[in-house]
Amino acid sequence: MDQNMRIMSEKPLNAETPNQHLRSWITANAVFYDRNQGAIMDQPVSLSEWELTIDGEVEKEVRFTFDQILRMPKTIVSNTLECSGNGRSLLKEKTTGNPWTIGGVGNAVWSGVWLKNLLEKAGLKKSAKHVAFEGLDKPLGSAGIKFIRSIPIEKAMTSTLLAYEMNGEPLPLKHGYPLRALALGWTGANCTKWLSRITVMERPYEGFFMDNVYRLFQKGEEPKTGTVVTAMNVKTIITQPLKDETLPAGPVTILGASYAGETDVVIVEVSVDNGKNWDPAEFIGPHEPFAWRQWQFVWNAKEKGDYTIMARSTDSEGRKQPMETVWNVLGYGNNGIQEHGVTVHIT
Ligand SMILES: Nc1nc2c(c(=O)[nH]1)N[C@H]1C(S)=C(S)[C@@H](COP(=O)(O)O)O[C@H]1N2
Ligand SMILES: [Mo]
Repeated sequence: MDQNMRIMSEKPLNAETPNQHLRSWITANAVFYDRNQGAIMDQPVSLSEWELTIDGEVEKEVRFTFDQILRMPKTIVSNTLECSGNGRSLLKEKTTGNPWTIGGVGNAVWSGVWLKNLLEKAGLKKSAKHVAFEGLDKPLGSAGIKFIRSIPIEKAMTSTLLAYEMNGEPLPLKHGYPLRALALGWTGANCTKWLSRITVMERPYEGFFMDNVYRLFQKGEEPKTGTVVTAMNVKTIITQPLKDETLPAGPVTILGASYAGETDVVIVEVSVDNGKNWDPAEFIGPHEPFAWRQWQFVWNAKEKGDYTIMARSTDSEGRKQPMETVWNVLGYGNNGIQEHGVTVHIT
C-alpha cells in the first residue's frame, strides 16, 4: 500500500488518491483509489483455474477461460472511474459513507474485450434486458451480502469493456485481477471487479447493492424509489493549489481536471473571487472519449488576502454544473461548484 494514500478504512480497503497524484492525465496504478465492499482475496486466483460463466437469458450458457479471452480481439480505451460517493465529505449537510474529498476518482488506460463480443457468443434471448455481474470477493460483515449489480442491456452491448490490463500492466489484484467490468463513463459501482459470472436477466438484479444503495433519494423516501446511479455528472476538481495553501503574491498556476462520464467536456471556467467573475481555462494534455481533461489557469495574484477559487465545466450536451449540488441521503454525485471551491491565502 502506498503510504501517500488517504486510507479511510482498512477492512474493507477504502482509500483515496492524494491531490498531487490527480495532476497527471494517467493515474498510476499504485495510487489509484480503492473502493471495496468486501474482502480482497489474499492470493490472486490462478489463471488456469479461473473461468467466466455467462448464463441467464441466453441461447446457451458459455464459459470462457482466461486464455480464450486473451485470444479475442483486443480493445484499448481510456476511462475515468469515479466512486459515486466521491466529494461526499465536502457536502454542507453531512451523510454516512466513506468521507471522500476529491480523490475517489482516477483515469487509466484499460485494455480488454468488449462485453458485447462475449454476449454474442452466448446469444441473447428476446427477454435479455439487464446484465448482472458477480465477482470473487467475499462479503464482509454478518449480513454476508455479495456485491452484485446489474446494468441495462443497451449499456452492456454498446460501451462496456471487460478489462484485463490497467495502464499497461495486468489488472492489479485490488483493482479486480484478472478481469473487471467497466461500464465506460458510469460510476465505479457499475464496474464489478474479480469477475466470475455474468447473468443476463429480464429485470434488473434485486438485492441490497441494487435496491438500498447507489440510488438517489431524500429523507423519508424508500431507497428503492430513487434513481439508480449510472452515468457520471459533469464535474470539476481543483488539484492545485491546495485548500488553505499560503502563496506569495504573483502568478499562481491553478490546475484541475474535468470529466463528464459519457460526454465530452468542452468548456472550463475559473473564478478567483468566490464565483463573481469567470474566465476560461486552457485545456492541457490528451483528449479522449470517457477520459477527464486536464486544464490550467494562470492567475496573477497581485494583492494579499484570502481568495476562494472555483472551477466549473460545461459538456458537449450543454450540461453545466450546479452552484450547489442536489443533496441526497447517501451523498452521491456531488458536483457542486461551491463545494469544490478552494480558499488560499496570498501574502
Ligand atoms: N466485486 C466487486 N466489484 C466492485 C466493488 C466491490 O466491492 N466488489 N466496488 C465497486 C465500487 S463502489 C467502485 S467505486 C469500484 C472501485 O474500483 P477500484 O477499487 O478499482 O478503484 O469498484 C466497484 N466494483
Ligand atoms: Mo463506488
